Amino acid sequence: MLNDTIAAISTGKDLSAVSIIRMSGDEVFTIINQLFTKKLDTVPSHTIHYGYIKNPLNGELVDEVLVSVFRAPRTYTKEDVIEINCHGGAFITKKILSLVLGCGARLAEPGEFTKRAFLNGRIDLSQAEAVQDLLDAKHDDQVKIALSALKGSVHKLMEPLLDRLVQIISNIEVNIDYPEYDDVEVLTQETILPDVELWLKEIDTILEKSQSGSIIKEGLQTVIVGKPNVGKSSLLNALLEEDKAIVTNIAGTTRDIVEGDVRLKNITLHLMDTAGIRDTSDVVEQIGVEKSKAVIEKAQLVILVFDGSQPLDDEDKELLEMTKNRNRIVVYNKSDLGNIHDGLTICAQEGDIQALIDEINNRYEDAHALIDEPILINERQIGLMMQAKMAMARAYEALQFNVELDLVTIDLQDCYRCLKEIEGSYSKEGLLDEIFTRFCLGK
Ligand SMILES: Nc1nc2c(ncn2[C@@H]2O[C@H](COP(=O)(O)OP(=O)(O)OP(=O)(O)O)[C@@H](O)[C@H]2O)c(=O)[nH]1
Ligand SMILES: [Mg+2]
Repeated sequence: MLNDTIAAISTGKDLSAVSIIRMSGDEVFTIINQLFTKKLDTVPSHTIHYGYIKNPLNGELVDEVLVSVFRAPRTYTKEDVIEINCHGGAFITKKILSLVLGCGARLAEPGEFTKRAFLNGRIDLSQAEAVQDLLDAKHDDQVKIALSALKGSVHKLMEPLLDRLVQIISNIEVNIDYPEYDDVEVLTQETILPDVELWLKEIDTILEKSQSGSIIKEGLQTVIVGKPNVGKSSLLNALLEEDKAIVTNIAGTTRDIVEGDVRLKNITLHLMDTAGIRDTSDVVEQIGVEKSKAVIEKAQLVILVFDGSQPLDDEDKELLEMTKNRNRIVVYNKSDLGNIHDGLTICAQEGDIQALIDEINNRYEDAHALIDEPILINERQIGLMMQAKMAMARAYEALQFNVELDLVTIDLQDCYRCLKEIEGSYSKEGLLDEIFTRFCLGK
């Protein structure tokens, strides 16, 4: 049942001055009236009331509280919502929650308030996901992206495309089903082709921006590679400004991938320190080397470290070859021991790595500007957009081969479905409704 009344503690587990117990559903007033010293049935919406929570069984006072009243539909869930602001102690908070449950509420599942907001049509799925992103945010940029998605930027991003797509789908449907309906333009492969070509480009742009945006959000996947003992772990530690990875003068110290995030001026790096790559007979080290190679494949930025005081040997050259087509920065470490190469020099041991930091900031100078553009905010959305692109590409190809429009429309509808699923709002009936209302057919 959708409107059964749910309740949960909405504030964190840590000790705090105030806790909030939130309720949503048809029965919130029946429940609060059994527990609160004042009757709230008739009070206006969006008001706060001072009083006491009492145990309905024996009338004993439990806590001094403020109760907020929000009447449907202008609430978080679009249902009646009541929030009890009580003292923050874990014991009191849980006691009040148990009284609320005792009076007929059901304990909410994780995320259930937001789920109701979605099911009741107050927010779309992309906005519900943005709520989770806001809760998970670890820096300002993530907050900014999540907030803009919460305000509906994902919908706005796709709206123009969806609008024109549905118009063409409707038009084709009408041409097929109501050939006698001569108010409507008769479309041909030729007339649609330019639109479809344009949409493909638009989808590509959205995908590109979203992928760059996810770098801002998740951090640039950055791997530090090099042969053993060149100072990779020392560099990781210097960038993180903490002794996270073990550093020794024994070649082959690092085996597992060691990770950490660092926020630079223009971009956040998700750093991965790897096992030094070389041919080795040590089984554990071999596994580490394999892991390093796998990480290089996935990385968005490769920092290749050499010992700058030494000439490059065959192993170094092999690494240069292995990473030559990657987004790569080569650094010469151990500058305190002298440097015999041209290029970026650092001294990881002393924390002297500014040259590298400057280079990264320069490369990602524009990244920050992207943050104000609407983007898709997660893999689910990007995955669906890729499916939409494939469907659109099929339609494009079919049109070029002059395939009948009643077949092309299947791909267009598939594309439409993927775009709507990004918002979690696809239904076949929905599409039919759109078609009918647009042309006032069967009024
Ligand atoms: N002189 C000097 N020594 C350094 C510098 N950076 C690292 N070292 C030393 O080089 C040795 C290896 O450093 P690590 O950071 O463990 O090197 P690594 O590349 O992670 O080595 P593996 O994990 O074995 O692949 C240690 O003795 C460090 O103290 C530097 O800038 N100058
Ligand atoms: Mg290491």
